[in-house]
Amino acid sequence: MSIEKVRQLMVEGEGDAAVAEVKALLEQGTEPRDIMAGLTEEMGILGERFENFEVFLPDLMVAGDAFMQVMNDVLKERLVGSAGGEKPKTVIVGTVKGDYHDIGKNIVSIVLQANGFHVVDLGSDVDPVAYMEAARKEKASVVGLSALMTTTMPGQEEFIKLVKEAGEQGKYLVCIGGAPTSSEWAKRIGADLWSFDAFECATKLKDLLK
Ligand code: B12
Repeated sequence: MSIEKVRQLMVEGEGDAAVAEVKALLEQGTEPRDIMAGLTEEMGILGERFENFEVFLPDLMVAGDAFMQVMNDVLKERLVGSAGGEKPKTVIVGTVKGDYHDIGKNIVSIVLQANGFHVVDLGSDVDPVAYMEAARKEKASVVGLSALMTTTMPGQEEFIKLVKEAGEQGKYLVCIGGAPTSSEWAKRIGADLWSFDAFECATKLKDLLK
């Protein structure tokens, strides 16, 4: 029984077996966060193997499905925290236009909910205008934009430009993330916050919105 074994089962797309393994690990006292970090790292390795033509799109898909099964079936309910406050603050999340990667964004959504935020998930391939309309409608405190490809990262910048043009800067925090993004990129495009992962994002948001 090990995180290594869960990683292997995820890569093989063995969702049921991975769930059973994770349950056993949790009973032993393994932290959900460590399991998620292991699976995220394994997905990165799979991405490199994909780039080197060692694995192909269907391999990424089955592993992604197994990852989400582990998240939804076992880890989600273990991640309960608290925003430490009165009325829950609303966070809009979505993956930017042209980008269908949604596993990281789903994790951000789950972890933020587990931390007491009200999350409105717009899904993937989200137009910049749709984020803005949702933020207005929901009176959001935060808009979180995920981008997983260098080719779609400009969608985050496009949204921030749109917010400025509409004179809505400062009405809500703009938070960005996704594997190819960085704090430098966030600074360059004028985002309020960048986070390495969902947990860091929840901690920083709780701090900023105190
Ligand atoms: C799984 C996967 C897929 C799956 C996606 C399934 C799904 N439902 O999401 C499928 C098979 C569909 C897929 C398709 C494609 N993919 Co793909 N994919 C991946 C892979 C291997 C893993 C991504 C993942 O889920 N990681 C696990 C999650 C948990 O990590 P994460 O997303 O990074 O999220 C964490 C943090 O980044 C952060 N975070 C994420 N979002 C946000 C948002 C906010 C607000 C915050 C604060 C934090 C945050 O928190 C999360 C963890 O806590 C990556 C490799 C990689 N290194 O990322 C390639 C990768 C992203 N894909 C790539 C490519 C090229 C493609 C395709 C174009 C392939 C093709 N020829 O069709 C298509 C694109 C389709 C499209 N238009 O979107 C390239 C992108 C290269 C580039 N240009 O930058 C990568 C990097 C692989 C590679 N090395 O070549 N892919």
